[in-house]
Amino acid sequence: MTTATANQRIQSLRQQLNEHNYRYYVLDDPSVPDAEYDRLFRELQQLESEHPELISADSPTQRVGAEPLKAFPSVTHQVPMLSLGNVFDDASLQAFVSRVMRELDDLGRAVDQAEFCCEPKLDGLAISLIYQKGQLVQGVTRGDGQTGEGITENLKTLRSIPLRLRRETPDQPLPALLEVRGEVYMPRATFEAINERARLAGEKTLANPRNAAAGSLRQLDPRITATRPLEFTAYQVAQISEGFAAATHWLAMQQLKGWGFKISSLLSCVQGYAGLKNFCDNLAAQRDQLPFDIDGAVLKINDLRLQAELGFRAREPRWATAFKYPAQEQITQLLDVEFQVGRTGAVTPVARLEPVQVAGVTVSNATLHNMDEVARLGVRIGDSVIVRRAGDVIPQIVRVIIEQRPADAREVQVPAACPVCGSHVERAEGEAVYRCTGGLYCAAQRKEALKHFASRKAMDIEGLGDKLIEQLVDAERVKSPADLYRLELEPLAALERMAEKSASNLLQALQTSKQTTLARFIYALGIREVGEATAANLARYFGTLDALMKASKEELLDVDDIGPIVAQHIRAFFAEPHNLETIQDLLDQGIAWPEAERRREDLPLTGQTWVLTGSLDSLTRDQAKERLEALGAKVSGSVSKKTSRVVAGAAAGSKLTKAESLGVAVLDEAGLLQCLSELE
Ligand code: D41
Repeated sequence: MTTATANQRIQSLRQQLNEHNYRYYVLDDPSVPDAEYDRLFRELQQLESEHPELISADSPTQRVGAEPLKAFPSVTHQVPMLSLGNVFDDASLQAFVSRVMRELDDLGRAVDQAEFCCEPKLDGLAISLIYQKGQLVQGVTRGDGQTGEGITENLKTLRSIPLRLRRETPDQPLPALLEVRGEVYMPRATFEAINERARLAGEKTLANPRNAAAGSLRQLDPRITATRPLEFTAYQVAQISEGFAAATHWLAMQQLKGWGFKISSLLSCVQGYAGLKNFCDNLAAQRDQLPFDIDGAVLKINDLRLQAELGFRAREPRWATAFKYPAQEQITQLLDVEFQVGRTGAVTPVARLEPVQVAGVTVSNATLHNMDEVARLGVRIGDSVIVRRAGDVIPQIVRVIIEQRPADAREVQVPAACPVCGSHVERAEGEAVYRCTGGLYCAAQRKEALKHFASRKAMDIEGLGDKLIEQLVDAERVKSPADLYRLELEPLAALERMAEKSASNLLQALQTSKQTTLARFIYALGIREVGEATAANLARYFGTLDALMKASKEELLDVDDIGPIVAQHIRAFFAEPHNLETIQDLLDQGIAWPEAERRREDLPLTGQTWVLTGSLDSLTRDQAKERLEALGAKVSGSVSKKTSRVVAGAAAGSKLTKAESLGVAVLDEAGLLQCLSELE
């Protein structure tokens, strides 16, 4: 490829990648799957490594380029970063509005109704970004408002921070200087995922998304920051070149959106106290469902000229305030730790707490995950602890206040016997969890197994809720899933909170559930670590229950997403005579599914391994993979001697070279399409 064509492709890839980021972060309307983004990104990386003279500092590949720093430089803000006053209730909100109205009056700018622009108060870290001629040149933390730390390289790793301002048209003028301020934060889902991974690895967990974001920005090595996805939402234009200044906060935010910044999707303009109150109440009601933590609402006079005239006092703007919501973390006392037994026998510690209001809800229980977590927290019964409740996630204990530990605090001890069935409790080598060895003898495990069996994505037995299952097990009416299908109308209707009508509906639902799919049935069995997706893969691969039950470890390892541990769980499940009896019993009750159309062994590409590389025009790589797999092929990511065929699309790189050097057969896109059309 000549330098000129490489340059053209590079420009086009950068533009596509920037546009994908824009659609993803700013418009919240992704246009391509992540895999496609990654593919374009790798193609750009490859081209830039072949043509290093074409690399530019604002290329999407340069987000994580820099070497670790020794220390962050101290940077003085050109315009101080103010703090925000607070209001906590309707009366002080009312007082804020009255004060602003009076001050406007004093300035000779009396209004009937002041217009405010409102947005959520994100619970992260305030930062400032400077753009010169459209290029990001500096990113600084708020610090004390006068001086912060220069963390430009870390901030460049955030894909919601544009490295250069976006233009609608190539000749659109950009301001020579722009200073944007906003909040860097970690979305809750990212936070939960990072903690879940840390827990599995036995590592220290992060207390809350805010600490996680702060810790991540404080890394001297931007490569570490890049592994902890943070987001940036802009909330102010602090400086802008003449001729570009907007008239209102609302318009300034729309301008930033056009330049490629994420702004709050909840931004709205309202009139006077009534409008503000309405916004704050609505936002409070949505708080638990938002994908990020907020600690209030920020309310700003919309007119930027009025903002300037009102000015500030004691480092707080007179034209804005924060309406604070109840805190998501509270201190309470750990009264006791009880142990719950789950479907797989896992005996998990649950904290019983002195009831406390957390973000508007009374919390009296919190999860402790497992005994490793108890050890990491160093928590003892009687301790004062900080509990956090955010969204739908079960409340968590974040930390112990060690200074307040009472003299009689007791250590948390795992019971030697199952609290439900009295069976022996043991901990498998290398596992964090303790398990009850009672299996289905244990009523707790039986209940959970039945709940799973009946659940929507398993046998989907409508009307068979958790409470009813508990009653049925406690009354010893149901021991195994097959017993469900032997239930009769009269005894059912006699149960508490059951009527003849609901009992007969349930019997009908049980009948209906007998016609199922192999994937659902496999999932319903509740084999450890076999979730919905794995069950579907197993069903597709083996086609029949019989084939799955007889599968060797090697065959299981051939199935997508199945590793040695899951393969072992599957083998162990089908080696257990009791499980085989239960399955036979269920089949005898009439549970059935449509025969697989074609058995795996009969498929035309069974036994072949294909590799896809480069980009295809007429279908995505995922689509190609799916179609090849439907024909029985295994689609792998790397080329080896065992590879049957390599499909090389446009701009195929090292995999194609490797295939050629190993003498593996290579097809182009046309060849792939022909092959698919002949075999499908
Ligand atoms: O979301 C926020 N945390 C947020 C913070 C926001 N949406 N708007 C803010 N606006 C300001 C002013 C009114 C001074 C432009 C702020 C903050 N300040 C702020 N954050 C930390 C200190 C001040």
